[in-house]
Amino acid sequence: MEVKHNIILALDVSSIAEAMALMDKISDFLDTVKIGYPLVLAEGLESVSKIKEEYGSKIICDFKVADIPATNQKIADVTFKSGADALIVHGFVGSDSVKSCLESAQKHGKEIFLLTEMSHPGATNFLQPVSMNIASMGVELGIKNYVGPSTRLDRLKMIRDIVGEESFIISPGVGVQGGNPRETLQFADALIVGRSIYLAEDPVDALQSMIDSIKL
Ligand code: OMP
Repeated sequence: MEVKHNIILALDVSSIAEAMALMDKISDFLDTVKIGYPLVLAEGLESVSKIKEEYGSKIICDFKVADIPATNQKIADVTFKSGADALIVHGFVGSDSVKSCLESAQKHGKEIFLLTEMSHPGATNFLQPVSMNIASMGVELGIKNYVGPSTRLDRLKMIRDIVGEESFIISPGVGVQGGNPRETLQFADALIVGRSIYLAEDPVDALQSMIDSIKL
């Protein structure tokens, strides 16, 4: 997946009005948007098609899918039918569950991102001990896209070493969660950025500063 300026906007607002007000300002500077539960639970899955139609953005749906294979497949099918270009899937549920999302993506000509280690402090409680195994499972399944944390660059590097240079890693956790955009891009292909942009007084300015800081 090509991502303009290597920045993906996490559109974690809770109404379509807020989402569109932000996109009206910022959509010229970005081409990829991540939509997750805050917007979809508030406004329905139509928000995905609405943002896509209105702004022509590539949409990654962040539903961190983590169910049995049969249910995962239904979630993936309905997400891809809504116009999503990609879907974020949890790996800890095991290869059969992940495979059902992968097969759905292949059927629809879309992609999945496999979530390895998460970026928040609590990821060390349970997920961290298995996150590299999740990355290895992704490689065995032939997955090309991954999510890894910008808040632990040593771990992100380990994930890169496992998935290889040809894989595409997107990385959340820059800004509010403490990760550094430029350092993260040593190991990741694109950043996922939410609050540092949508809570900024001037979101375009905040985005522009981040773009400048990663170009330096
Ligand atoms: P900010 O911290 O506001 O920039 O938002 C980060 C975005 O990335 C949010 O949409 C999170 O749900 C998401 N995210 C993480 O922060 N950490 C992860 O480990 C994984 C994700 C994700 O899958 O996108």
